Amino acid sequence: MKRILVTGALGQIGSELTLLLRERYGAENVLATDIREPSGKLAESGHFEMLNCTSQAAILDMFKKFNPDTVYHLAALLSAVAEAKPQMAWDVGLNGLFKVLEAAREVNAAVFTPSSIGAFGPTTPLDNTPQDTIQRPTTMYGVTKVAGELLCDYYHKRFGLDTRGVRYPGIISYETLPGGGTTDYAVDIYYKALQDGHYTCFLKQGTSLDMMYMPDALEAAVNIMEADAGALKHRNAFNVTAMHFTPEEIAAEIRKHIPGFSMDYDVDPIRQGIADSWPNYMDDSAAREEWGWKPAYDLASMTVDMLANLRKKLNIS
Ligand code: NAD
Ligand code: AKB
Repeated sequence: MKRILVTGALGQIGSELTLLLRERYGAENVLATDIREPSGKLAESGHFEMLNCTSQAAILDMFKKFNPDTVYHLAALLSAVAEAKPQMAWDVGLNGLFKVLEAAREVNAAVFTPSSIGAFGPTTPLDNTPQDTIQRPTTMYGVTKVAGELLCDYYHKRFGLDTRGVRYPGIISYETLPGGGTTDYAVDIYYKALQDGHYTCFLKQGTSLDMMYMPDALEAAVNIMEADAGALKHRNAFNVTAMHFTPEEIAAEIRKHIPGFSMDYDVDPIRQGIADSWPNYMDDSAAREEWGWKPAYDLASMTVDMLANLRKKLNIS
């Protein structure tokens, strides 16, 4: 029987992952935590506690009370917010992870920690980025992600803790808005296409980035934690991707469904600089070989599903 604790459960990923985990493992076995009050489905579907991941005492206390065997540690600041608040990004992203790992050691819980394409940098090979390669990121987000990958590897090697993780690309979804990242444009564009028929993109034409639709991101999180530990050679920080595209390519896909849709550009130099330092597309063969990673959605099928669900959500016929 799984007993699961989720940190950062109200964010873009946590708000959907928590519901899936409750469906799969039973609502009473999944505790959602965050620093904000929950509402809607997440509040109604199970137990919630306030938990600030920068407090070692609070984490340890909560872990001892709930006694999880698995922790999905999602609390972090995304790349653009992290550049605006680097000290806080370090504190939540890295000190928070350290404290979660220490508490997990006390109760012997497995820990899932998402890394990101942000763990790469401008000196990484940007095309077909290998699983094991140069990682010299130039953002605070990236610094915390590389250090976090290493910390998780260390806790496994040194203490035998069952740490696992993936390097997520930009995640696209319609339930909860993204929390301030560089890939957020690929969510915003669907809302604006339906609401205004026009989108002003903050990344420039030709900026290729890896992306993934939320259902695949959730399957990745669950499947890697369910995988046979003996088959994992990398454990933490598996490259995973489902598609890669540029702003003009996603706009062209949307135009197949909304023919009048138009896009122009007002480039944000901070987020453009971050995007330019990230891979154009990654090689995720290690995840495919070691634990059977296989995404279901590509750009075309994701666009059909996003538009249908957003039409319902926004009440647009
Ligand atoms: P998000 O910003 O949407 O949510 C993060 C949540 O953490 C928020 O609900 C926030 O309230 C909470 N939080 C912030 N500070 C906290 C603290 N001190 N203690 C406890 N909770 C705190 O992020 P997300 O998109 O859901 O991302 C989850 C994880 O996945 C992060 O590690 C992120 O870096 C990683 N990731 C996300 C994406 C993506 O596109 N969404 C891509 C790659 C990696
Ligand atoms: C961001 O843009 O910061 C995130 C990520 C790819 O890590 N979506």
